Amino acid sequence: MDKDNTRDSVSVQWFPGHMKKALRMIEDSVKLVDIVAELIDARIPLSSRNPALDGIIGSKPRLIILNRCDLADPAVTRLWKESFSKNGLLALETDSKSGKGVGGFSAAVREALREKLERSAEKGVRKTLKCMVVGIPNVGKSTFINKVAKKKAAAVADRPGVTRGKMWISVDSGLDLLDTPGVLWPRFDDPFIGENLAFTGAVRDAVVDTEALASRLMERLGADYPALLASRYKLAETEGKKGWELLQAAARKRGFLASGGEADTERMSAVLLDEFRGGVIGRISLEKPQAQCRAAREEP
Ligand SMILES: Nc1nc2c(ncn2[C@@H]2O[C@H](COP(=O)(O)OP(=O)(O)O)[C@@H](O)[C@H]2O)c(=O)[nH]1
Ligand SMILES: [Mg+2]
Repeated sequence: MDKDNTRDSVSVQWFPGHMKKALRMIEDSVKLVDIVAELIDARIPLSSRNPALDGIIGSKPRLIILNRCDLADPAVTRLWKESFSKNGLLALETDSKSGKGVGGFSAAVREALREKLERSAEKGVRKTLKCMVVGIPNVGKSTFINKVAKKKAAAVADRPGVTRGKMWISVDSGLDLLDTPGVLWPRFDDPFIGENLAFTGAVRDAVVDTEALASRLMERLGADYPALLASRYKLAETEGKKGWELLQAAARKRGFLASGGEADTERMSAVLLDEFRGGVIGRISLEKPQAQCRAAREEP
């Protein structure tokens, strides 16, 4: 890395055609369900949401799923749950990979729709609730749906008249899940969001400069999680260091040297991003609820 190491963000792209198609799919499906489960990445709850969803689902009830909670800082995830709750949104923590937290999904849907269920019960109707899952690419939608359905997804039914060809997975006797997740496009209007998406692997590395990205990640970790960073890469000093310097120091500690003896930051960049995404450095959250988050962004 040479000329670009002073950049303070990375840029990524998305294609308008994909957005339109994805939007239409969600608009069509939302009419068929009682509730929308919005999957977000617990490490980046702001960057992994798309505010356009509000306009699409309107007043339809919503449940927030803070997925990948196994990789996020538990204390920060707790703050997020409180923050959503203050805004009238029920949030559930899940690790869809292991299935942790997924067992609470059905109960959370019922809790979010309690008034509706009570009204049905008063009329003597036993309602089967219908839910669709939405989220940005790679946030874990398919993994989540498979875990919720316990893979016995054979219980798919095409219900004529109501669902017109849509496939449903029966979660339990009172809850059906639309088996096609709605894909939301991520937001790239803000470079801060773009880089959060890139750090977590929500956008492919091919579209970003890996060393610039790793350098920025080092900087963020050095500021927010210095102890974890120092411990993982055996760094004596992290304070006041630029991301680029931290990357070089880590490369040297690992013995990643190029032919001339200088630090092989290209190799170190790939390792850092891999280890961050795999949770090897520790449980790390890159976004905190509003106040703290804005303060972090205003720093030079
Ligand atoms: N660590 C962790 N990995 C997850 C979790 N949920 C999904 N993944 C992984 O994230 C990747 C993308 O998941 P996928 O379900 O295909 O995402 P989709 O594009 O939203 O359908 C896969 O490698 C999953 O194993 C989670 O809660 N924790
Ligand atoms: Mg999928």
